[in-house]
Amino acid sequence: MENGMEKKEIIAQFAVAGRICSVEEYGSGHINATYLVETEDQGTKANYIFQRINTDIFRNVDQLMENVTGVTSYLKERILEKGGDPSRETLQVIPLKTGGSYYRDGQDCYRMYQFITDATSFDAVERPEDFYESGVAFGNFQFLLAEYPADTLHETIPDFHHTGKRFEAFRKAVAEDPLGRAAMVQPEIGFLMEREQEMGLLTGMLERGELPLRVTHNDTKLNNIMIDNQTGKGICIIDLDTVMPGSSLYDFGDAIRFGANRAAEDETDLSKVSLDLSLYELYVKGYLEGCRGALTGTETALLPMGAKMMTMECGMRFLTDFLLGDTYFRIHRKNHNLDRCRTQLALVADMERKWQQMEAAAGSC
Ligand code: ADP
Ligand code: GN1
Ligand code: MG
Repeated sequence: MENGMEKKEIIAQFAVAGRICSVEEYGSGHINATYLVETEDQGTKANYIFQRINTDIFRNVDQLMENVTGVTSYLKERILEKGGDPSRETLQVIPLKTGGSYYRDGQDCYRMYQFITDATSFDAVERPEDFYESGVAFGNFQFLLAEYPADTLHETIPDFHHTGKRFEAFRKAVAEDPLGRAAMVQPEIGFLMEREQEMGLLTGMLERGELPLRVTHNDTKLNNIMIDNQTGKGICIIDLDTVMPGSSLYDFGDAIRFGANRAAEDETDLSKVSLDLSLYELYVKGYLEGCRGALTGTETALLPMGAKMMTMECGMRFLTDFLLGDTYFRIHRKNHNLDRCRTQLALVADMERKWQQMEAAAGSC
């Protein structure tokens, strides 16, 4: 790895027993570098997730890991209270042999989690009921954390879903245009500029107390939940780096943005991009069920706006990163962030076309 230490040497710093058999790149997250680790101890095999934390994005790893250990210990208690199995229903941080929740090697920071077995994280909805179950599980996650002492949570990425501030950062990137890429994305820039007035809507309501501030996940895309292979239930919510105070509409909206789109996030054939209204309705039902009636009337009425806002914001973030030279989201091909931006904006346009049906779906549930 960058500072000379081999992955196996770093993994050996963690409290894992036996021989490290293999370390392979794993998953399709855009932020951290994730590896599947296989070990063997006296004939018993075990799997772990090993991650290099993206420290360009998560600047304060002490605070980040304090959030993760705080939330996972709390969830463990709650899961035990209701007779569940915390080894499968929450992430478990593997400590260092010397204690501590992560390993630092120069600028790089690493952590390990117990691997959640017999469960799958999907990059796309394969069976509608999985999407419904993911809604139940994300709603339940928020329900379980309702009493979590929010003032002890650090803001790991300040203003993460402050769409108005994201818009200002986007406008600055367009103005500075360091790589001369703005000329080729004028339609996308125009699309977002036309919607400037909407950007501050949810944060404004939060600031005025018209929407409740809750402990939310903030990154609820489908591949951040493990679906149990046997029961089909959303067994464990993962990727807890952005658990922070936020709005339920962020969690609802981000899940719709990713899971109810008929096309992949980076599809280049935009004719495939479409909001699947039946998936949308299923998720509304699952999420409201998981939240167990905790959402206010205003929140429920604004579910369609949550979906549109998170999609618009994400498209804007992809475009900003494209303009600034792809330094935030991991890319795997030329113009990858631009392709991602285009699917998001096409999805926003489709949501606008289907607005009445979206509102009706929220109303009927
Ligand atoms: P990123 O922040 O880069 O998205 P994640 O924490 O979401 O990183 O991990 C990337 C992928 O690794 C997930 O989408 C999931 O497939 C897999 N993964 C992460 N943690 C676990 C775990 N504890 N057990 C099984 N799979 C996991
Ligand atoms: C990132 O970490 P990952 O891949 O689950 C990003 C989300 C975006 C998403 C877009 C910390 O999620 O905010 O919505 O990509 N996470 C962070 O796919 O920025
Ligand atoms: Mg992830």
